[in-house]
Amino acid sequence: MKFNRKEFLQDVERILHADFKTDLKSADKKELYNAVSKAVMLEAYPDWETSRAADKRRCGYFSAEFLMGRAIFNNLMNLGILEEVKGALASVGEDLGQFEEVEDAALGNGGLGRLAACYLEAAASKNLPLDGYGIRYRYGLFRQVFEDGYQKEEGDDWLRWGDPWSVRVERDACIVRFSDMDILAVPYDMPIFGYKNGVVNTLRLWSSEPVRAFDFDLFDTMKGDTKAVDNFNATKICDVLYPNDNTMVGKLLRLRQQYFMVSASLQDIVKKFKAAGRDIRTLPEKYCFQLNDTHPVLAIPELIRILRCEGLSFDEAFDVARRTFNFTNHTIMAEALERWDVLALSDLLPSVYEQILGCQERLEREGLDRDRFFIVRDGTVHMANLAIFVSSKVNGVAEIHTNILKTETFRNWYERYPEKFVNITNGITPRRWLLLNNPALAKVIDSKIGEGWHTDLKQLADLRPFVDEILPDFKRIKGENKQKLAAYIKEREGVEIPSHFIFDIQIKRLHEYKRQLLNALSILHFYFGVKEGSIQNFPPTAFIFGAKAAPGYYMAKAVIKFINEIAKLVNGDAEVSKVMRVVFVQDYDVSYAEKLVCAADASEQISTAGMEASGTGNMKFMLNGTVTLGTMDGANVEICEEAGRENNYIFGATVDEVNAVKHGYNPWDIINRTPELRRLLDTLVNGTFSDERGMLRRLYESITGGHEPDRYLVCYDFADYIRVKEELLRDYGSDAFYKKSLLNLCAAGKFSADRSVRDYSDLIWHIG
Ligand code: 26Q
Repeated sequence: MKFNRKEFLQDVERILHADFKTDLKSADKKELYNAVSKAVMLEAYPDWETSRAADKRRCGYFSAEFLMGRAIFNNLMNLGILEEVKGALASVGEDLGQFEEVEDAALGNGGLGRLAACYLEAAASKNLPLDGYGIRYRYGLFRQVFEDGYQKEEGDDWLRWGDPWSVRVERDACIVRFSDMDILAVPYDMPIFGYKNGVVNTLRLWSSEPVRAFDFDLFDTMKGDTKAVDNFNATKICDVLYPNDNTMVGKLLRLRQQYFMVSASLQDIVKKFKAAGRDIRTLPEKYCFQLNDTHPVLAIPELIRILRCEGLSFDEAFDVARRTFNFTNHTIMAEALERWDVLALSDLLPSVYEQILGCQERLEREGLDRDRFFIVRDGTVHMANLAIFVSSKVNGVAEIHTNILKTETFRNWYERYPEKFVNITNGITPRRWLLLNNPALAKVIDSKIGEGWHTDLKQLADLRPFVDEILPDFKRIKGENKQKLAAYIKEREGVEIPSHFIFDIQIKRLHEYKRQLLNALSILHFYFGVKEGSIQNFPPTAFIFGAKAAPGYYMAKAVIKFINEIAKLVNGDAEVSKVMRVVFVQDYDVSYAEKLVCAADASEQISTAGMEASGTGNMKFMLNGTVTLGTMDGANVEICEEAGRENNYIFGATVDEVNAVKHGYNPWDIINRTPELRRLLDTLVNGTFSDERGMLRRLYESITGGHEPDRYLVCYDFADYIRVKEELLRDYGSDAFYKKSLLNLCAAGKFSADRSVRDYSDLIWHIG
């Protein structure tokens, strides 16, 4: 984008005056942020219009979550005006950096939502016509604070900062009908800027409002037969993001959210398609839709319903739907697979449920065995089965994950439709996750291999011949990033971390299968070892955690409490704290992640093998030159393939081993012959830590008792984890270690979201 400092500052002044009755001299941070953003938006409009109007086949990415993070820096960078805007603001005495205080748009929980954000950015950067469709939650993912080591949740009022990067599009409002009320859906469009290529795609987020019967146009479409409007409840639908990650909650409001977003999106798309004079039967020629897990799967029966209203027979409508939809699965955890009660669904959405039944009938007519293939059974609707049956393509998100889908989770479907199943390994955008968060390192790379890697990440391989040469720069920059992170942690958490310590980092949602508990036990093991002298010359290490626990997930919250207690013990110990620190940062989010991944020496990716579909944090660390301490799970497997297993620290049971030991597994066999482990577990119940709520005791029981003790094989993997973790910590500091780290960076090319969206386009979307 071309940039004229004088005109830009004039625009800013004008907007400040028009919107806030103020000027550059007296504007506060929020006003300035809004004016600067809006001035940029004005400039970007023509390109947005051009990109929209292009008569290309498009893909709609349907997702209940888009974890966008902070927009301003990324947008300025992609528009190629980051330095220019910084300079313009500096010329009037303002620091662009002040906008680091602007709240993240946290309209997602974790991996799945952040993946959607990375894909939108990558598609725009690759000139692929991909648009996002989702929900404009009034409150995003809760803010986390610790009180006495316990997690507490607060509301995420992200709109407090205004929303200058969205445009409300009143003329595209439509009505979504539930059996008990009609709701007005109003879209807010966010521009998605491609990296320095002039492409602008759209993220359309729907907001619910009461139907205003006095609105003439809408009144017309309602033809007067609107249901009693519950004006009070209407807005509630989009009030808040459900804070669950990899667990299903069967709440009716969640179902309303899902239907609300897909109905509004499809109505909008179909309406415009018809207005362009096209035959609705040709929809699949112009559009395809990617279903981001099962959360938007009601789009399938909703499209069929709409098409039947347009006069198509069920089979005609079904065939259009089957040619239009594709489905991504992100999890094999049974508790995350969405199922809805037939009574609830049929009561809330009778005509949608009718189409679901139609799909079940069609399945039977196609001769599929009712015992092995079902959408509706025993009073439950199985959303994944509906998605697989009606989609053209079904994909997993890493090789190992797709293989598990084929051989276990959806084996029956794979046997019947082998050609439907494809793998698309996840990727991350190198713009946010290296260029933006680690500019110093990016510059060094530029100086050796040019800037081609910004949009063709495979070129990082060309850096290999320079690894020795740039090692000193790499060390220096890592050190600087660690210093900055330490200062930030000191300010936010009040914990001091010497920056010469090893930074060992585990950041991701809190879940038992991700095994933060295993990490915690290892820290306690090192603590006792150092304290009692059985471990000599322990390499000074800071163990850093960041994670939110779903508010209703008891065990996850217990793990947070446990780690905070360990932190208190370790950091409060005058002797041990010379070589160990532990900190659980509060309110971990995308912006915090940007600071953490560029400052890490070790990336903890320690899920029980077979349980992490892919992971994407692992890729972010790798791209910033960090070794992985991990299991052979998810994308870790491919990281080892690309970077060499010898350049990472791999431990623990493999998927085959997990499957072999799971039956008849008794952790006591291990605990009894490992006194050290027993001692660590005992701290959960023997008064080492304060546990006035009995949380730690319950944690103890989850490992040692119940009908499935130690479900996630913490005890099984403990010894090997300690062995490999010690090896890593001992290796740290040598040139060989930094070389391993850098070789990971050089091998990160495969994990670009650019490659992922290209794969989606080639194998599934065919959009360019
Ligand atoms: C479902 C029903 C009701 C309420 C909530 C949910 C729900 C919400 C979010 C279920 C699952 C999720 C999120 C899943 C998720 O983030 N999965 C992660 O996806 C990443 C991107 O593919 C992978 O890298 C991770 O391995 C996977 O855990």
